[in-house]
This record gives sequence, structure tokens and C-alpha cells, in this order.
Amino acid sequence: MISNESFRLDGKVALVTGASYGIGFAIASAYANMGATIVFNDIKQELVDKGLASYKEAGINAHGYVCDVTDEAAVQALVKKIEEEVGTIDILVNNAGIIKRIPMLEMEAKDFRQVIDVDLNAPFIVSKAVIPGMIKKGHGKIINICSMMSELGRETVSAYAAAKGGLKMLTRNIASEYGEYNIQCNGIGPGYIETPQTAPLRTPDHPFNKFIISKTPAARWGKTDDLMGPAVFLASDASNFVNGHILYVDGGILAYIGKQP
Ligand code: NAP
Ligand code: GCO
Repeated sequence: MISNESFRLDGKVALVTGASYGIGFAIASAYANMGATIVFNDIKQELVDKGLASYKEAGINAHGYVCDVTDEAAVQALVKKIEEEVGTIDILVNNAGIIKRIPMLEMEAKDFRQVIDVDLNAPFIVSKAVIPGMIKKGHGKIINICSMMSELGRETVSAYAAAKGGLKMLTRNIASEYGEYNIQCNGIGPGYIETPQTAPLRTPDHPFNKFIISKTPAARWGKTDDLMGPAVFLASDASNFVNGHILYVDGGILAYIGKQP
């Protein structure tokens, strides 16, 4: 029977990658508020320290580790260290990501590869390291942070769209391959959210600002708080029969042709 308890995360260990700030920080903070123990990583010690201070300011005693999610050996060592120091991971959010906004014909192959490495290869690497512990425990939740670009393209984001489209299918494949172990793997597809990643698009004179508001029924940029409820739902027992689903939290963008000029 459904109750408030169905949405609680007490006793659960949640690893959120790249969560010193931005969407990852918001999701981890929501999980902490629902009772989870928070573990996060970032690529530089100074960012981990910044993140730890931000979590502490929010009253959250998080565990922070330096780890590049594209480095499989480092990720395997990180997961082992987390299991020794904190506990087996119950919830994994593959949040770490980058974007390079370059017209495809001007984009070098190394830049394309770097985006694919962080945004698609890394979720594979981290999920592969975490799933064995979830199988042993008899349950697990994996949430991949997808994008509007899992469904749509636009100029200058060819690598990012290819990665996020691939992440949608990796999500479905993990759901297919490990559902029998009571592991649910779903995605969250945020719309356009106010974070450092989109800051270049939100300068007052940037045409994209007005454009995206005209494409969003909610007529506003999203805030990281808008993602907290959906992220808690997908991490909780309330979603134990939801698997392979991409939950778009986009204010209605994907449903809307856009406001007539
Ligand atoms: P963000 O502000 O740029 O934060 C990304 C985080 O990932 C940073 O902490 C970054 O650390 C970390 N990171 C990058 N590469 C890493 C690596 N190799 N190893 C470990 N950590 C790494 O981005 P955001 O806007 O919060 O986005 C978070 C996720 O949501 C991304 O996957 C993004 O694609 C996705 N998303 C964002 C939006 C949006 O509108 N903002 C919408 C849809 C989806 P550094 O600072 O050291 O690089
Ligand atoms: C862009 C933006 C988007 C957002 C997000 C939308 O340049 O189009 O950065 O890609 O980051 O992924 O869902």
C-alpha cells in the first residue's frame, strides 16, 4: 500500500557523479532530505572540497571523492573504497557530463570523442562497477541524466546529442539486462535548466534565452529544484515497477510546437 514511506530513502547509499554543484548537487540534496547517505565525486579535489562545504552548509554530511568517471580503473577503485568506507551503493545517478557547442564541420574528432567519453562511456563504466553490489544486495536504482537532446537535435551539439541519445538506449538496455535482479534503471531528461552548463545561453542579450522560453509551455527556464521530486520518485520504492523509462522534466517542451511569433 502506498504511503509517505514509499518515497523515503532512509538507510540507502546514493552515489551521484559530478555532484559538487548544479543538477547533481540538487538531486543529492533531495536524496539526503529523504534520508539517504550521500556520496559524490568530482574531477578535482578543489571541487570536491567546494562541494563538501556546500553540502555541510545545507546540513548534509556528504562523502566526497576525487574521480574521473571516464577512467575505468579509477571508478572500480572508487566503488571499492565507497563499499569499504560507506557501504554498498543502493542508488546511482550518472549525472557527470560535459557539452561542447561547436558546429559539426568545425568540431575536431578529439572533441567529439571527449563528449562521448564523459556523457556515454562513463555511465557505462560507473554502472558496470556498481551493478554487482546491487545484485548482491537484491535491489538497486540507476538513474541516468539524459536530455532534450536524447530526442531532439540542434545546431552545434552533435556530440552531445549523440551521447545523450545513446544514454537513452543504454538506460533501456540496463533495464532489460538487470531487471530480473530487482534493479530499475531509468532516465531523467531535464529541459533547459539554470546551471553553469547553460549559463552561456542565458546572458540577457543571447537570442537563445527568448527562444527557449517560446518553446517551453511553462514559459520559463527550469530550476534544479524542479528535478528533485522526479529524482526522488525514481530512487524510491514508489517506482519499483518503473523500468527503462525516460522521465522528461521539461516544462512541456517535447509536447509543444512553440509559441507563434
Ligand atoms: P554542470 O553544471 O556543468 O556540472 C557537471 C558536473 O560534472 C561538474 O561538477 C563537472 O565537474 C562534473 N564532471 C564533468 N566531467 C567529469 C568527469 N570526467 N568526471 C567527474 N565529474 C565530471 O552541468 P549540469 O547543468 O549540472 O548538468 C548535469 C547533468 O545534467 C549533465 O549530464 C548534463 O548533460 C545534464 N543536463 C543538463 C541540463 C541543463 O539544462 N543544465 C539539461 C539536461 C541535461 P567539473 O566542474 O570539474 O567539470
Ligand atoms: C544546449 C543545452 C542543452 C541542455 C540540455 C537540454 O546547448 O542545447 O546545453 O543541451 O544542456 O541538455 O535538455
